[in-house]
Amino acid sequence: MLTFFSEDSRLRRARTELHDGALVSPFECPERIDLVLRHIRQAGFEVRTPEAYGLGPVHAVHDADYVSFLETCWPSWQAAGHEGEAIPNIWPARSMRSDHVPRSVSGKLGYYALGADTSLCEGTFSAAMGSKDAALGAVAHTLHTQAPSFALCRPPGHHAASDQFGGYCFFNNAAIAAQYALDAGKRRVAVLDVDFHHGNGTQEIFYTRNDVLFASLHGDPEVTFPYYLGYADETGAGEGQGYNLNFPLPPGTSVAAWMQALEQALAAIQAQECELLIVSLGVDIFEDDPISAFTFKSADFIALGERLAQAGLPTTFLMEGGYAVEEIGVNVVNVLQGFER
Ligand code: SP5
Ligand code: ZN
Repeated sequence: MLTFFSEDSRLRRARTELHDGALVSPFECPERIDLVLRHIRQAGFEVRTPEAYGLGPVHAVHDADYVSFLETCWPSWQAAGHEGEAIPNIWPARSMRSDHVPRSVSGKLGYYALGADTSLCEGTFSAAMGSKDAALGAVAHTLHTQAPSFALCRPPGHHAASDQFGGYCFFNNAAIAAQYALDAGKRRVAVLDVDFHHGNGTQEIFYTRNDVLFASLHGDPEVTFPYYLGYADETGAGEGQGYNLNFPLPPGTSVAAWMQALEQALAAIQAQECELLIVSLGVDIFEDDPISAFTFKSADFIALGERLAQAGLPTTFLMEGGYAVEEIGVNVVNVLQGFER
């Protein structure tokens, strides 16, 4: 399967992640790229560098002030003389004002962050630009040829909301690609999110719209990041009512039960006459993923790819999560090869 990847994705190399109360080396590290690329090349897939699409497609789904913040945060943080990476330590929590963006970079950080798991550092903005370019290159290819494509996006995107970053995500690559497809003439696009974590950002961006159907299978937010979104009763609002589908599943969910939820998601995608399928492909549903709790074995990813192909839609796969386990490359390629069988 034709793969899109930007070398700029390597430019983010954060040193710190606040995890379980300690600053650790981030799970979402640039080494993930080579773990996947090695298996992509072994499978004989062509790897293409995407063109630079600029900020136009980013502004189509993200707030302009948020985008400027991402671009200027690191220089401002450094100019303020801080030692560590940019991590928020205060938010516009319920008891305070949420309608004001403070002048200080520390205040802006809390305003534009949804968590403290994701440090901002040198190269983050450039890597996010490369990541969304890969997504756009892949979806443009699928739109032109009807052929499936894969974007090795890094950093991932599905936690990024219209004006918030977090969960290792800055630009919402799936939302950017879906909007690009709509702007190119598609009437309705499905985003199917199979990452272990709920795609809160994609949900937020399209929640009141019916031109994007968002369906997500994920760890139950009662006990799993991102905790504050991803429940089954979130079904869309206004014109978007019925176009948001969440399948929260308990930790340890069997592959069979997971595949049953997938059947329901795919049935909705068929019923709503979607013209393109974008798959937010997180392989952190793997049994040995270090921060997740589903039970996929490597062979199960082949069956996932086969089932997705049966939907019969032009399809673009975008890399989301999957962490530092030797198997993320095999697992990604298994989905893509299962799809092409
Ligand atoms: C794209 C993506 O997969 N982002 C995930 C971000 C999750 N960040 C917070 C991780 C918290 C994990 N806590 C589980 C501890 C297991 N010991
Ligand atoms: Zn994830």
